[in-house]
Amino acid sequence: MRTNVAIIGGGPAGLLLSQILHRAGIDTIVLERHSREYVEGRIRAGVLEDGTQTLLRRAGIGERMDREGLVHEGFSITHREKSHHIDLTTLTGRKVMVYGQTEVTRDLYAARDTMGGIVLHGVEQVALHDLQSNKPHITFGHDGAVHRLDCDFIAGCDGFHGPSRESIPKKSRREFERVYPFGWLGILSKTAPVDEELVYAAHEDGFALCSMRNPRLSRYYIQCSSDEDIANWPDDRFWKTLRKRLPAELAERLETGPSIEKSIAPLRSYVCETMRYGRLFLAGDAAHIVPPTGAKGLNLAASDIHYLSEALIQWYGNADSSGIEGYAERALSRVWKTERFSWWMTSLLHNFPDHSPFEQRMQRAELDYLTESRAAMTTLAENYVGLPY
Ligand code: FAS
Ligand code: PHB
Repeated sequence: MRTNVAIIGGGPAGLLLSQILHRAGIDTIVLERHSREYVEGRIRAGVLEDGTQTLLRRAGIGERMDREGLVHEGFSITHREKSHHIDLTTLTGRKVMVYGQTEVTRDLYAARDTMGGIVLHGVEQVALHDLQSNKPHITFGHDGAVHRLDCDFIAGCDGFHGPSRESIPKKSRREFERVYPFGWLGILSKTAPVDEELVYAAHEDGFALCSMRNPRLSRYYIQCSSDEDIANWPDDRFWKTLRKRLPAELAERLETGPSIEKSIAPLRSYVCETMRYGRLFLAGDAAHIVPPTGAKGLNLAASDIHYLSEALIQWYGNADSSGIEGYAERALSRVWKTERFSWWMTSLLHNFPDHSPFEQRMQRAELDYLTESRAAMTTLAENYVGLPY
């Protein structure tokens, strides 16, 4: 088999790259470990920056997002029984879109179908070869046979646990990590959202987040210990814990109901420097992880794909290698600033078991300052709507 760009991973990063390159006349083949049903069924991110929305529209996959997505102009932060509105649009002139990653992935697959894009599901033993040559290739198992895929470039869009990053020799990469002493227990329920906008709740018992997918589908998260066993969390315990972390006015109107999905996600900040090794480029979770507090995971994958697709189109269109030579530096610049924001928002809103009394007062003072200062709210807002590409 042969293609221009071999893409490992059929999540949002891999599918979006495949779609953009195909529309530019560049051939790709996507290799995905799981079935399409499994990938389309994953419940993950919920908030799209305007940069991500623009990228999706330009790739021809914005129609259902613009029809069904919820445009949001702000969100609330609650703490010590008070609620503070962060008016994103007044502060930045911009908005965000609440449209689940599940839907984005479904739209991407539908677009790949329409264009006849090649996505192989159920691939195994993916291995990357000759990355430092100008003829890299991949070997993999599929339908009981071993295959070889020759290509010009490999895009490692295989998430945090994929083989791409590990194919870069340890001496050629630097890794930075912060693992948080807690996780998020999230549920999906066919109930009306507790508020029209998102609510980020800081509470002495722990953080909680009230989000949604549509007027009859709510997404809630509560901070939990990182070694929590989900079997210890029947729905009524979840609802009771969530209620306690919300101000009384919201707690009273919280509509509860059976969870249709329940999962625990660990929280970490992680960056792999470099995002390029020879003819291999890393994008999305394969290169970096952010705690979901700032709603940046999916959006960072999108900006990586913006830079990488632009670089590859320059290479194939004008034999201009400046984009691919500068990809890692350009992508990492935005990655680190977004890592900082996600770490800052996580540090601000969560309860850290090992915090000293002084650190607890610093956290409280930062929250008070944030909600009293237009300058502080503007800083939060311009990061939340998305830093420029
Ligand atoms: P993905 O992990 O989505 O996709 C990688 C793909 O590569 C997967 O389909 C995988 O099956 C495939 N793959 C892996 N190894 C392979 C192999 N060996 N061969 C072939 N294919 C292979 N972000 C937010 O903004 N908000 C959230 O609330 C949020 N919640 C999350 C909850 C969880 C449990 C997780 C894991 C992530 C969450 N994220 C959230 C972050 C998430 O949205 C990611 O940022 C986003 O999926 C990144 O997309 P990709 O880089 O495409 O990686
Ligand atoms: C979600 O709706 O899943 C969501 C929203 C905002 C976040 C994280 C997750 O910060």
